[in-house]
Amino acid sequence: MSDNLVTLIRSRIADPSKTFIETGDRRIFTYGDTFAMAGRFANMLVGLGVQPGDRVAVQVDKSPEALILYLGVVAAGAIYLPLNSGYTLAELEYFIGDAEPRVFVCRPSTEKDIAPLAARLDVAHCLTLGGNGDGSLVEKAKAASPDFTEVPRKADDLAAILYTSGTTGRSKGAMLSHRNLASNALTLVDYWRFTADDVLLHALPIFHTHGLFVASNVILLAGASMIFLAKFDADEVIRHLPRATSMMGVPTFYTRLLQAPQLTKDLVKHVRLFVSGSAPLLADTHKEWEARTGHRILERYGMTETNMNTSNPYDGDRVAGTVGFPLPGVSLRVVDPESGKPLAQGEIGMIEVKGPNVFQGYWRMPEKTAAEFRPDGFFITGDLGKIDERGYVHIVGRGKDLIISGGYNVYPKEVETEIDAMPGVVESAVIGVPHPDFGEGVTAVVVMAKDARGDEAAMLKALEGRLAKFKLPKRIFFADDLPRNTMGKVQKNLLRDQYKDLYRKG
Ligand code: MLC
Ligand code: AMP
Repeated sequence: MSDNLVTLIRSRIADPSKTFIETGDRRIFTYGDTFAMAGRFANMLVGLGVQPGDRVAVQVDKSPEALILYLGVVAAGAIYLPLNSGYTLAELEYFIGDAEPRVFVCRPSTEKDIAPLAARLDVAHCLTLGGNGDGSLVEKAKAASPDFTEVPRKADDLAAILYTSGTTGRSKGAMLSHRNLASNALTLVDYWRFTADDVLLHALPIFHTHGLFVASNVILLAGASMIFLAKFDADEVIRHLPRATSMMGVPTFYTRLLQAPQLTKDLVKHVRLFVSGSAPLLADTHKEWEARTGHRILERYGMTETNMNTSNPYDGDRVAGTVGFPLPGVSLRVVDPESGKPLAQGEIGMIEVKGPNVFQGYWRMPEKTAAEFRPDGFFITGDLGKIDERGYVHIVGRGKDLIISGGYNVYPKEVETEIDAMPGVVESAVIGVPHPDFGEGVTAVVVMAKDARGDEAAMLKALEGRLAKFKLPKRIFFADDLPRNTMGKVQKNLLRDQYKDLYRKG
């Protein structure tokens, strides 16, 4: 028996005429259309010489075709490697060099820059896909047959690699197997009660776990439908909410929607479920949302490496400020970060998880992989938390030096490395401080050499060519020195405190 995720998805779709995707401008893709297009993509990729286990890297705008390409790649037994559409050429160079994809799919608008880079890095084929389904990928696929039998895969074979930044500044490719993706999505279908009658309003990007695996895989395995928006835009979301039964979003979605006067109980009367994750949802947002819509947002907790770990209950009490209970099949414990010894209930420590959801390791980084697992197989998440007397998991902080801005992870080290390389810079500290829109705002404090002058605008301009926009500091400040403890370590907590009101409204 093959464990190919696409075989599983196909086995659950009874009616090919059922709508899978409807776009904001009403392009419709039934399940039949979807499997036919995925089949054409898979046949074409195999025709290009793509073998099981080869990587197919994709940096494109969100579109139904882009999501269907994911199915085509996985059906062909290859490894899908989606990349944030905001990554710069400098960032791409690292990903291509590390992952060595056989095929790279980019936007028609970036082909002139990416094709030469890909060729230089020995990528065999560079194809294009535009946001309207245009480009050479779709053109070429038209000549291919829609019929394709999924390449048999074992449960532990890889279906996808998603890059996630690391504390050392270099991104690591999290390897996810067919079992990782299938088991987690099946669990969520049951836990969140998705059925073929659901219509999910999808406004997330599809290059990360949340929009790709949580939202899209759940809908595919439930045989349900999605209203698929190219990006989050509060007005567009409000326009489509009346036809949706569910929405998944990062906290910024909810805080932005709360600013719209049109958000009322009546607007969302068909919705049965709002899910939030990827970053902490403020208890105030949870309460305000309930007051305005009558819905208690269901908050869950996950990671690229682990898919979803915990969720507030569907029927029981959804408690603001908590991420709920470990999902069925997931073991979760809170331990002393140093010794790894489990702590008593209620104590704060490192959250560790184990289960079929947990990834296969970091691509070509066996030492890093080994360092993040305990000998008994538990994965060390880097999140600090506790379990309360009712069993709800609370995330109270991060052991890892990570900023989450609008649901995107930014590792300070990566930004600091770029700033430190600039002329006249002695050192820098990048911190996250409370931000009303993004949750945390990336902020840099820079020490310049005695004879050099810091220029915030010029520095930001220079960073723009190097780092994706979401990683750029919203502000850069200059200081004579950075606060350090007796060990010489920069005291970021003092800086966070100093700048805590920076982005506060009013
Ligand atoms: C955009 N910008 C951001 C940003 N998104 N800056 C910081 N943080 C972000 N998240 C930049 C833009 O480039 C722009 O710069 C300026 O900020 C204002 O842009 P905007 O138009 O207001 O932003 P918008 O395009 O509306 O995007 C905001 C957003 C988007 C929140 C809708 O970032 C988003 O969709 N986030 C979701 C991320 C996500 O899916 N995370 C899941 C990871 S998986 P300029 O200079 O052009 O003005 C995961 C596991 C799990 O974490 O548990 O789910
Ligand atoms: P990523 O590496 O992009 O997958 O981000 C994973 C990280 O996002 C986790 O390790 C947490 O720090 C954070 N995260 C995800 N969901 C939540 C949540 N509901 N509350 C707080 N933090 C979260």
